[in-house]
Amino acid sequence: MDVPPLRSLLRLFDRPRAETAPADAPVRTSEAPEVGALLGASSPAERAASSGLLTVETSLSAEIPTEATLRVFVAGADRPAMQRAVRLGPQAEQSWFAIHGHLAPNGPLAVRLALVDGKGRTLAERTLTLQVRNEGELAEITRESLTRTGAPLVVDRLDSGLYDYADQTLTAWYDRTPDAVEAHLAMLAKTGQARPDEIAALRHFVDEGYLVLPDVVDPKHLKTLNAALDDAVAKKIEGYEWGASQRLHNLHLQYPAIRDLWLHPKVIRMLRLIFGAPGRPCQSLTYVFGSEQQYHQDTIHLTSFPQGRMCGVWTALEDVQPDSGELVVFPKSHRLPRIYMKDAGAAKVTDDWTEFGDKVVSLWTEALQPNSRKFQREIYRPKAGTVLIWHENLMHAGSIRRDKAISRRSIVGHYFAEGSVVYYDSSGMPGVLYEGELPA
Ligand SMILES: O=C(O)CCC(=O)C(=O)O
Ligand SMILES: [Fe+2]
Repeated sequence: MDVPPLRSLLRLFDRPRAETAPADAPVRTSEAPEVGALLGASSPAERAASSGLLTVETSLSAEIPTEATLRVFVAGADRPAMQRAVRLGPQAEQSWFAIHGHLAPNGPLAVRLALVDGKGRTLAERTLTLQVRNEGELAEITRESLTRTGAPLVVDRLDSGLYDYADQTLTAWYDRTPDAVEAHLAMLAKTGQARPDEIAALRHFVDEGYLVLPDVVDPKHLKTLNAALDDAVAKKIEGYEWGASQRLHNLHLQYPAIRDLWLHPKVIRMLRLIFGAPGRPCQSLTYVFGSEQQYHQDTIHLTSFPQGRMCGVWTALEDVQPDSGELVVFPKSHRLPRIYMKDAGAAKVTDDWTEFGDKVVSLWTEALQPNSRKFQREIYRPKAGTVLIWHENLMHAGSIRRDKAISRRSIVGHYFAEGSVVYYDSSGMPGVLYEGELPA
């Protein structure tokens, strides 16, 4: 099996910092000034009405080291929805918590943070106003499930154990029985929502775990995209050295051509047909050369509740050449059981991927049985401008770069269905979604 050993494992939970402003200037109150406590907090949901989890980033410190409690009060409640002990010191400690916005009404939501000392005195406090927006059928069934199972309003660690993944009523249409799938496709055709070529692509997605859309990106756009890559390479963005497999994060924030691809109307349209809800990107990853990433399912890194509401979107910026370290997919492997950290008995990853490798990668290897060729390994060599969309649970990999001189210019985005809960199970972090305008 020509996959490299455990290296370049996904770090997909890298947060797109550039989109999140730093915590606002800290405030202090005069009530107990002697320790000089500072409380900074900010959230992207202060600036844009947001679906799913609302992340609040905090920055806590005190001039004099102090034991304290951080309390979080939501919507004017006088009992904290969450509290945790914190040790304050001169060095600001960065942390976060997240709110299940589904459990709050749409519209403005007041979130008050208070730092309290052992004597119950408030050392510092701050109130944020977040904008909640969870609309549509998926948001509704997600809300019902979270309510039914008593999901906590505020969380500081995300895990599959928080959600009712056993509830079959939440299964996406493309993960249902063949009869249910055919009925759904027939409905899409009959109501004129999808063209015959789109129906065929959707059927391929259901059966094989991915679909391919040729000629999505026109030659002029491809030119500006490649110019953006050339510019990023010339500027050595993220320390990039020519020839490296390294991926560049979130270049759509710097290059309009990449942003236009990220929100390409044809991609957004297809995602809407898949999800039955708008598909929102969470990040972009740009490759100049092949990734050489070992086989994996994205599900554990880019996780949705309900299940199956994530897709990877892979765009070729040049004709992919043999030996360049092509993308490899394992058709039908999306029907393998989903693997979460809890099931693998793995602790959340911060920096060290050793345990993840021992526990999760070994389960993937067992599931694929690479030596027995249980699943065919399909090498993907598209023309420039072709887009491939994979099911969250499809096994895929970047193959070995046999010829290190050949580039493999490509951009990947991961997209979630609006209305779902989005998190990164491998790290326990909340997800970040683009909450701006989508093309019609
Ligand atoms: O492009 C590749 O080689 C793999 C990318 C990938 O696995 C991902 O972005 O999820
Ligand atoms: Fe992946």
